Amino acid sequence: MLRGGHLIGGQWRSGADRFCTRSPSDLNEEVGEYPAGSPRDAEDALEAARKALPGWSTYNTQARSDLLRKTAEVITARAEEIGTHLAREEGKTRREAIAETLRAAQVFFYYAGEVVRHPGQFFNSLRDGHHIIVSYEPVGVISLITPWNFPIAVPAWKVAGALAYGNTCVLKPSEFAPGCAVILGQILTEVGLPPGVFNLVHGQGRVLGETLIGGANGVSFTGSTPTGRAIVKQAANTLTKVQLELGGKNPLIVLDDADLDLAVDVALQGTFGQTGQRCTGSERLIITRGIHDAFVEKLVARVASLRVGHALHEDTQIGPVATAAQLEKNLTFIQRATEAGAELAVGGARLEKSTPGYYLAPTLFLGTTADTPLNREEIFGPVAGVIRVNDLEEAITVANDCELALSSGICTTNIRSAERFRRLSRAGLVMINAPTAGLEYHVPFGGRSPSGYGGREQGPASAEFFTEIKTAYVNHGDI
Ligand code: UN1
Repeated sequence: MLRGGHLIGGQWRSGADRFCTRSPSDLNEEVGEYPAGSPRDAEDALEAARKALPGWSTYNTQARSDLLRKTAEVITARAEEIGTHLAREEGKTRREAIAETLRAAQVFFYYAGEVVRHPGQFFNSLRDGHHIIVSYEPVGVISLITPWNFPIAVPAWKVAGALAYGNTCVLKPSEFAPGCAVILGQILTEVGLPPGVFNLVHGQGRVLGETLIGGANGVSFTGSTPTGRAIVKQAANTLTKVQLELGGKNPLIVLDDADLDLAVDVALQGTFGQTGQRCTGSERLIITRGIHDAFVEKLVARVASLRVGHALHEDTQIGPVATAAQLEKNLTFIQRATEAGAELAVGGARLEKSTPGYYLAPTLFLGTTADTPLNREEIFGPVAGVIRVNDLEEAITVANDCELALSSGICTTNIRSAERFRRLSRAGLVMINAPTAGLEYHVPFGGRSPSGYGGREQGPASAEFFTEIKTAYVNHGDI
């Protein structure tokens, strides 16, 4: 079992009030034990980050890059061990968890390069004897609040981004899967990151959130849209810079001319990969009339054959749902869809396995409409509805008929249809003949409000949030 602490100013700190995580694959198994932080712990962590800021923001550029690269190397070397912990604590399959860990390592490699590439701008002034330098300065102390569904990748892209541009940070990982953040803290310490540059506090958002938002110069949060709204309200008091990655209700359109097998693969991967617990997952499958029956027949057969099981078993394809509350939510959506007259094609119930866990059969409803409750709100589970439409135009209307606008996808062999959808989709991400989930680390990631707020993460976009622009006039006189 992992015994984790807070990491504050380079010191590991415990606490009398502790909580345990249990494996969603086997509720008898305790995976980790962590201190439940108080606002005092959060304030101490912020204070440590403030103290470390002057040193880190002026730290030698090569040395800063080296620290991020070394972190990437250690994560890569320990990927199996970290991935195994992640799978035990969060419940995604070991294969998925190791892939996520390697993705986290790649993020650190990427930002090691970004440290060096970090640009400024030079302008000639309109005034004689002057020029102008535009530099990108660190924002300061950043609070990073991360979800349980990507316990190593999301902390990695927030922490690496914050540190690359000279900020110091306090990470508060989800209390449902904090172990990877502890391991990340151990690695950052081991490679020689100066004390206080990275700090870690555990506990519940409702206990720590106010302090973390009020006492930082910036907040980057990934989680639900309602929590995001609460963060913006509080950040308004201090005008703290905020970046939010929130919910999705992502549509996948399949047109009559699609490559059927590819479309089924894309839907299967996007909807049920990682037990559907991705903000980028496909939860609305919008299928045109001509291909509907053939698509549904193949997809239902594939879904029915998915092996749901313990996250650590080699032949498991779909791990359990991560938490009791999420399982409950999934079952409520299933019940409401059934009551609304949707046709249950496959799944729909909890599964018994040899160990007690939150196992849910991947679930697909047919005959749903844009108004079925199932298709209005984010579920965040292995549950989706199929909506039959007449043509591309109706498909686009249905796809955009939802407040959330994170990811979207279309399967078609017609380049004009693909391009029309790329232009008209409201979502921040458009995937053509590819799953709505699974973005790479070097490109901007995020959605339009209310799926995202305050700028995109990752790739070149992350510098926009993690830096402040400084415009400096230099009056050097006549030359
Ligand atoms: C992906 O689909 O590539 O919480 C990652 C989430 C997102 C990450 C999605 N922030 O699901």
